[in-house]
Amino acid sequence: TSSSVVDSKTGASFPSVLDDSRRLLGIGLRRKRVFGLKNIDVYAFGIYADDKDIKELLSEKYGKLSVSELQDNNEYSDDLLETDIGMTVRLQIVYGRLSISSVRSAFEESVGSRLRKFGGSDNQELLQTFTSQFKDEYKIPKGSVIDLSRERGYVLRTTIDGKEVGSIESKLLCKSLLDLYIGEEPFDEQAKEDVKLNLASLLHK
Ligand code: DAO
Ligand code: DAO
Ligand code: DAO
Repeated sequence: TSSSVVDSKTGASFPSVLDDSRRLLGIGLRRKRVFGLKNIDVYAFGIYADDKDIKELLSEKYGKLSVSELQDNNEYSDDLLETDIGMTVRLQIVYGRLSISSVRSAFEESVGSRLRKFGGSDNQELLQTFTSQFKDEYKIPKGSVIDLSRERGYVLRTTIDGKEVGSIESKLLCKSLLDLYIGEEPFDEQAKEDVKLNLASLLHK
């Protein structure tokens, strides 16, 4: 039997471990302001990272620092974005009326701004490659589970309710997507802090 963590605001439940070795490091909420007036809760998310990859790829550099030193260390969250560590962000849809076209435009806004931040302006094609995966016939009702996984070799793999919808190899896209959750201006600041703290304690296990 395996444990899980339940988000008290939305009731979304996240298993503590995914795919045997990816550990839950933090959970949070993606909200969006619509029509300039109200915020809607769009999805709850859980951030996972591969236990073995973390030890293998980060312990040499950071293993000697204490948990509190790590928390204050910004280079270390940058390394999490950049290094080829297996990670998954699991989204659980909360908003009941999501259309594929609104997903596409939200994505172009959020991920698009990060692609420009990290990669300059010439990324329209990459963005199109990714959003062309979002076929109009997909349905993502409340309760749908979307996994965005960074696999070895900087491959971003997307599944909806366990069904693969596409894979794209791009270090820039992986970094831009993860930046939404653990970068400088994350969707949910508390989730990012939890990730840093839990990661630091994993390094010390
Ligand atoms: O390793 O089994 C584990 C559990 C790690 C759980 C970390 C989750 C942190 C979630 C914070 C929730 C705050 C509402
Ligand atoms: O048009 O009713 C509306 C508001 C929809 C807001 C959609 C936000 C989409 C956020 C991205 C979801 C990714 C799964
Ligand atoms: O919240 O702005 C955001 C970014 C969310 C990334 C969503 C990716 C959704 C991919 C699957 C959609 C399939 C219709």
